[in-house]
Amino acid sequence: MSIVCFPFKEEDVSVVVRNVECAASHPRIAAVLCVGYSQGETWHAIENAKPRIEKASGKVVILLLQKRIGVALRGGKGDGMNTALSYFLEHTQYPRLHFYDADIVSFSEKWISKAEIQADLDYDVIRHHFPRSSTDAMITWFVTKLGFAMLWPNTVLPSIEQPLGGELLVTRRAAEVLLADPRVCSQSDWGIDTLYTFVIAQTGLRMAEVYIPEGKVHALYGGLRDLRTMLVECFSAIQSLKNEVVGSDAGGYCIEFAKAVPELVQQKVGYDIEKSLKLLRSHWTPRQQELLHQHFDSALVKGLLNARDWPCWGFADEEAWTGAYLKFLDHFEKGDDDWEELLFKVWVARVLNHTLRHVIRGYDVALGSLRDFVWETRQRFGMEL
Ligand code: GDX
Repeated sequence: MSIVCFPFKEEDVSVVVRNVECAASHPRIAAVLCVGYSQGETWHAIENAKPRIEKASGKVVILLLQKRIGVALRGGKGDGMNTALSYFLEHTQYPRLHFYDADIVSFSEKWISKAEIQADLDYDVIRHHFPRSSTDAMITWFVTKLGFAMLWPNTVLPSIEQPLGGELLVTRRAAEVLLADPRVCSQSDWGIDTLYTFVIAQTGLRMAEVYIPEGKVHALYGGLRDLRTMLVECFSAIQSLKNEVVGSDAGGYCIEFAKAVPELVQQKVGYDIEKSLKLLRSHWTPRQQELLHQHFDSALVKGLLNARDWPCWGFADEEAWTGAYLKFLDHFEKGDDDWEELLFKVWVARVLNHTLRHVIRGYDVALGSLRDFVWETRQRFGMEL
């Protein structure tokens, strides 16, 4: 029987406890491992609920503080997930480990069952994919999927529907491969999902994506600034891999077809547009302007500098983003606040451009534009290889 891990920081405690309860009651699950960032309110809520859940389910609930496994980067979700991998490898009675974000309101037994059944077909890794709003997953689309399409166009990487999803199952074999990789162990921050996905593809593990039609309902973002750290860490993870080689003969990959997208998901706006419009005007420094002039295309520079005075986004189309992305791959310096702010601003402009050019024309047009962008980028960069 398998083990489920919920990495957690501070979340709505009733949602977390309900999810732990739900996982513990699943017939395929023997234990639930909760890996906390710290011993805060969420930790204590799980600790209090533990005896009741264990008694009702007859399963074990384990509470663990995350270890500092990667030392060079910020200690974050990566350390949490790697702490769980390491626990799993030491406790050989469980053949499979599931990961789920602790804050998923729509979490149910089905998430576990679908992954378990697919794993029975001898896959090493099962990922979950689900319908998302056309303004959600803006890091996934513009940073991860696009980066994969530019750098490894002829591999499975750009085909993976949700490469940053925190919901996945790994077998013992996959966990061994992941934890033996020093790049994975050192990725202690938000870049961990990129690293897991990349290493799974590079090492040819067999991977499937199963579909959850209800979608992932979870805590929402405010303005795009809430995503700045995640953006920087996910981009930097791609940048750290840019010289890596991935074979085109993946170990095997299949994906369950998506279904009609629920109205609620289609209508959801993933971030606060009005708040985000102001982001292009703030936190400018003279050095950011110098870096812009030094490295970037003149149309992008002009557009971004105009946006200091009045919100504008027309300049940040797909081509401009691709050009800027290549420059960031070459020159971006993580930890340098001006570089981080420039990456953030150009990405904000791209997200606004997508929202106000495509999303306003309806869900299908918006999703189509994202898919076309990745597909055409694959073709273009595949041709140049
Ligand atoms: N142990 C631990 N340590 N848990 C953490 C930490 C940390 O430093 N930071 C966050 N978590 C937990 C958090 O409590 C939640 O259970 C889960 O990790 C996800 O965090 P959340 O803040 O809800 O992330 P968000 O913004 O929803 O992003 C998630 O979904 C993205 C996606 O699907 O696109 C997260 O799993 C991303 O890694 C993923 O890319």
